[in-house]
Amino acid sequence: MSILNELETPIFYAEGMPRGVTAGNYTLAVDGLLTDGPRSFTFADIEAMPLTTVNARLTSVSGWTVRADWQGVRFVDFLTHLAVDPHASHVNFTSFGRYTTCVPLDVLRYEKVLVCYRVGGEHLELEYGGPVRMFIPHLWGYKSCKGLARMTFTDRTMLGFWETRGYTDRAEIEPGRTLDINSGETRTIRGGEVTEF
Ligand SMILES: Nc1nc2c(c(=O)[nH]1)N[C@H]1C(S)=C(S)[C@@H](COP(=O)(O)O)O[C@H]1N2
Ligand SMILES: [Mo]
Repeated sequence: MSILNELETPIFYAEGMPRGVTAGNYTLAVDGLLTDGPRSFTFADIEAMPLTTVNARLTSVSGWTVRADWQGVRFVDFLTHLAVDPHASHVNFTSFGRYTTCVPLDVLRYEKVLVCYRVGGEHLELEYGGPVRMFIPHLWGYKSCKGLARMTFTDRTMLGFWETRGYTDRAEIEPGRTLDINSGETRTIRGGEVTEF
């Protein structure tokens, strides 16, 4: 059982949990502005890339934050496997259930951004976005697409599921109060990535 599960971290899957996706049948489609055409990666392909552990927080605009050892492939390392067209400025992420959210490429180059498939040494459960999800600790959680099915490289932003419902497209974490899932305490956050506790 993952630490997220043990801590009873809230499970957000606005579009419903995908059914039947396993590490064994998983494929990640990568398309859009690539100079060598669309690509696809199996779970084994992703597992064969260098593994990085990032101790950081996932922070939801809905008022909670959780610290864990997130594990996977650094987004910048994943990029080395792709021939990205120089006109690409954004990546649009799509889940198996068609949740979407889009992030600028320069924002994704932050060293703590992961194509994530483990947490605290355990596999990432379907509930928490497994087999593979994005982990982007310096933006509100709605940018960390779970059940990642597709990455599309584009030259503009595309408003996603929550962004068309009023959440900001920049998703910069704002100052306020948040429930720390790890300690059960409500804490003040100053804005930006939550590193203060
Ligand atoms: N596919 C998908 N990814 C998603 C969401 C969702 O509804 N569907 N919710 C987002 C939001 S708002 C947050 S805060 C985090 C929560 O991650 P968790 O459900 O694993 O705790 O997932 C994000 N990724
Ligand atoms: Mo969220």
